Amino acid sequence: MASAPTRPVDLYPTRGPREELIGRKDPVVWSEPGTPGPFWARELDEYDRDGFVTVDQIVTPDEIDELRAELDRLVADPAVRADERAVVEPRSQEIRSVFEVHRISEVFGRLAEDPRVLGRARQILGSDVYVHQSRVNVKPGFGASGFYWHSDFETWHAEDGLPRMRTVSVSIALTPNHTTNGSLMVMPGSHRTFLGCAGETPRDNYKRSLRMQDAGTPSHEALTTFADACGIRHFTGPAGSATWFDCNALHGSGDNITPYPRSNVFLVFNSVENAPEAPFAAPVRRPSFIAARPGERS
Ligand SMILES: O=C(O)CCC(=O)C(=O)O
Ligand SMILES: [Fe+2]
Repeated sequence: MASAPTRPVDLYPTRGPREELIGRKDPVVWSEPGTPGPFWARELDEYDRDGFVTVDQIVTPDEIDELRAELDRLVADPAVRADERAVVEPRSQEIRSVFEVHRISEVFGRLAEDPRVLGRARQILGSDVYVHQSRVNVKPGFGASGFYWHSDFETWHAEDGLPRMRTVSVSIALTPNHTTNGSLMVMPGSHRTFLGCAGETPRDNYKRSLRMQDAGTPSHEALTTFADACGIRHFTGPAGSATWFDCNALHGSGDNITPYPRSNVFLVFNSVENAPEAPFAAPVRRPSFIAARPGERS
């Protein structure tokens, strides 16, 4: 008799009737100590402890010039603006994000395969990896809105079906990231506790949540508890610097009302051993330009 497919155990329940704190059940650094790669052992220790680590210059100034020119080209291209991969700022109508940049742009595609990037992702995840999501967040000056506090894993688990915390993001600065122009903030150590959020996921949640978050948003009480316990680190750095951060680190960023754009490319690597299942807490999975299925070309 054919048996019904069994659902994997949900280690990180979320979007239920109330908020819940759950201790992390997965390693942070998955490779064996001493596994060779671009990260020093000391950097991996820091990543393990804090849930993030910065690299002062992951790409050279010449490479930044090329990436910036490519970003300018993408943002000016009417076909990109008309594409579902582009998210537009509600007020100014400027481009806020472009998803799947590693597929629609050869220049960003090469970056995602660069050994300086890929080697570090493999070292953290202890396996081969693929890009689960990529995006540039353009954050132009004079009013680009921020990203409210969240754990990426909460969404990737609930809506994209990633079962384990075996996913890492790198944010590479394409423009200088100042304290003033909406740079990233992370709560160190927050990656050790999963915050299951309250509330159900609406059917087309992703369309709204890319502009403004709602489902999967932590309460003020929970954020205060985390911030009191962990503190808040604010990342600044020149173009070419990079921040690697764990999928469950609580992070966010403020609006950018300065004249200076804060444009960063985010590449999200998932372990090939952590392939997506059906969403854990959403009626439908998000489109593949937001959440790739390994081995499938969109
Ligand atoms: O661009 C930012 O400041 C944060 C973006 C972010 O957290 C995300 O894309 O998930
Ligand atoms: Fe995020």
